[in-house]
Parts: sequence; C-alpha cells; structure tokens
Amino acid sequence: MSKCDRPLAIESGSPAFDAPLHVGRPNLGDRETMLRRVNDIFDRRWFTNDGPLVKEFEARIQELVGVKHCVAMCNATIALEIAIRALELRGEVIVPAYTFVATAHALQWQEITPVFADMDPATHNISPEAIERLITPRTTGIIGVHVWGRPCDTAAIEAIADKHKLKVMYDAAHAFGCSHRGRMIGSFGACEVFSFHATKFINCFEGGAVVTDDDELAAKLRLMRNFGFAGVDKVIYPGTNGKLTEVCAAMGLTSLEAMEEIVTANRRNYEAYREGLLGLPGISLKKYDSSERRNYQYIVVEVDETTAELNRDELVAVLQAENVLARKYFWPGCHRMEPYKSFFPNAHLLLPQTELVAERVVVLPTGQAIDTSAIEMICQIIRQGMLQAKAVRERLRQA
Ligand code: T4K
Repeated sequence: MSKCDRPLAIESGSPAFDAPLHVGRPNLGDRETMLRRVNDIFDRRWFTNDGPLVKEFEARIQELVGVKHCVAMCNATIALEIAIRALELRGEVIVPAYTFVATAHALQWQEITPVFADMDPATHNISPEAIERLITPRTTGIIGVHVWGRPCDTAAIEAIADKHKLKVMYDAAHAFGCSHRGRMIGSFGACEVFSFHATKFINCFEGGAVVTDDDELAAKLRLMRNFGFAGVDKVIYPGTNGKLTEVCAAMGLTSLEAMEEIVTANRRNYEAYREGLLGLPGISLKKYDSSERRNYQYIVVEVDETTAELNRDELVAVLQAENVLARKYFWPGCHRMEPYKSFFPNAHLLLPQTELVAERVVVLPTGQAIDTSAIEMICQIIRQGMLQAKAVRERLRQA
C-alpha cells in the first residue's frame, strides 16, 4: 500500500507511528563524554554549589553569547524570578500574553502584576505599540519574550522603556544560539534569561541562566542564587536556592559540544517540513530568517481555518491519532489561565491578535530524535487529513 492509500488512524485506529513522536524529545550530546564527566563528579565528590563544571558551563556561555556574566541557575523559571527581583521590578510589569505561563508566574509569584500585551501576528512577539498603551504610573518594567527564538523588536521596546524610565529584560528561553542584528541574543536589555530544560535545544536536564554585562547586577544575582551568602556564615541579602548542580552542568557542557550537530538536525527537519507542507491551502510554516543565527528549535505551523479544510484542533486530533503528539503552544494564552483569568476576565478584549494566533498554532516534532522520513510521513498525514476533511469531521463528531 502506498502512503497515500493508507487509511488515517482517526478512521482505522492503526497509527502511523508505533511509539509517540514528542515535540520536546531531548537532544543528546556524546554519551561517553557525559558518562566520563559524571564519573569525574563522583571522584571529586563535589556535586553542587558553584562547582568546577558549573563554572566551565558559565564561561562557555559567556564566550558564546559575548557577555561578561552568565549566572547559571536550576531552571529558567527560578532564573526569571531572581532576575526580576534583582532588577527591583514591582507594581506592574508588561509581558506578552502569548508565552509559556512561567513568564507571567515568575512575576505573580512575587506579587507583581503581569500586564498582558498583544502580539505582532507576523512574529508572534510582543507588540511595541501594545506595550505603550498599557503603561501606567505603576509600571516598572517590560519583559519581552523572543518567542520561538525569533527576536523581539528590541530597539522599539528599549526606546519605549527609555522614554518612560522603565527597566527591560528578556525571556530568551527559546533563543539560545540565536542572533539579532548581528549580535547574539543574551546581550540585550538589562539581562536575558535562557532555559536549558530537557526539551530545549541545549539542555542540562533542568537548567537556566541569567546573562548580563552589568557587574553589579551579576553580583546580586549570584548572591540571590545562593541564599544571600557572601562567604561562610555571612549572609548579606535575602536569597533563595537557584543553584545548578554539577551533573546538570555536565549535561549542559556535553550538549553545548553537540550544538552545531543539533542545529544541523533542526535545520534539516525545518527544510523537510517546508518542502512537505508547500502549497497546502491554509497551512503556513513560520519562517526562520537564515541571514541571522537561528537554532531552528520549533516547527511552528499556523492553520488558517478560513482557507484550510480542517481547523487547528481537528488537525491536532488527526495527528495525535497517528501518535504524532503535536502541541498547541501557547494556547489559550496566559490571560486565559489562572489566576489571570479571574483577575482580568476581560483581558482578551485587548488581545485580538493573541486570541487569533493561539487558535491557529500547532507545533510539530523536531530535534535529533526524528528523521526526514518521519517528517515526510507527518506532512503526508496533514495533506491526507485536509483531503479527507469531511470524513475526519464526521469521525470527530461521533467520538
Ligand atoms: N519561558 C518560556 C518562554 C518558556 O517556553 C519556558 C519553558 C520557560 C520560560 C521556563 O523554562 P524552565 O523553567 O522549564 O527552564 C515544555 C517545557 O517543560 C518547558 O520548559 C517549555 N518552556 C515549554 C515550551 O514546553 P510542556 O508543558 O510542553 O511539557 P513537558 O516538558 O512535559 O513535555 C514536552 C514534550 O516533551 C512532551 O511531548 C514530552 C516530551 N519530553 C519531555 C521531557 C521532560 C520528552 O520526550 N522527554 C523529557 O525528558 O512544557
């Protein structure tokens, strides 16, 4: 049977893939090198608290990003919280509604109100015009998010911040290894935060970092990451425990050594999806600007229900039946999650583009764990789903 003749799993119950294809399957560096590093950690009996591998990891990131300081942390959420506190943000801070909920929670966790701004639908990033409309006397800062690794309009955001005397930091969880106007992301604003979670392009199992060129801020971040200790028995600041462990740093270093291979695999996958989805009405793959450095970490497709045969949710159902665990990031938007939904029940009225895009986006599997033949199959399933839209809809109605 050719691929085209194969019945869709949503109809036949027999999925195209035996094992689930995840969006965030972790990438791996060289296994032997990692195991050697873990053995060395055991020999040294130095497991955490600013160990030699954490220091090496920080130095590598400083060099790659071109910043003076990298303060490694246990994950990006804690890194955001610490950075927000170190910058002394309070009152209201403007953030995009279209982001992973951690961006908003990092503020709310310390009783700062996240004020949700709408996006530019072309980039999915926070709209500078929307930011300006939301500034009040309580606003102290702006957190831009480089969604999918595509840079925010940093020049416009920073001009607004200068005009209103606000602080700017960026959530760069998706943007490690990416550049903007020839400069690496990580070097914009007062500081930027990377995520090295298992599902990220470069991973530490769990990990994050704040990067900055500001010596004073970096010193404060280091203190806050380690309970405020400025030496044995000497606490000079309220702090928390945001430390990265040695085994996580070992994973990060090993992952960094494989960075070029991972980018190559991601780019190969992106090109395969581009080819496979070409010409499908209502289906558009978000493009990467290859004149800048990109990590190609996310395969983001928009389904325009006015021209596509199936809407996004119907397409996701077709894919999931085939064991392709496509995701609807960042549906329904932070403003429609708790506690924000209860705090601001009418927020959606100010977020028309976020509302539209959040209903259209589907993120597809990529990374080292997937090959181009699997991608061809995924694209074929999408094509076939669209061709057999009537039958698919009927089946979903019955389910
Ligand atoms: N800011 C932004 C803009 C972010 O996107 C994120 C995180 C953060 C801040 C906070 O960073 P961290 O504090 O996490 O460092 C995932 C990730 O957990 C999350 O890190 C990420 N963004 C977000 C976009 O995606 P979920 O809700 O999709 O679930 P998760 O992690 O359970 O699984 C994702 C997929 O990966 C699943 O299909 C299963 C698969 N998977 C997952 C893990 C952990 C694997 O195959 N192996 C694994 O080890 O959040």
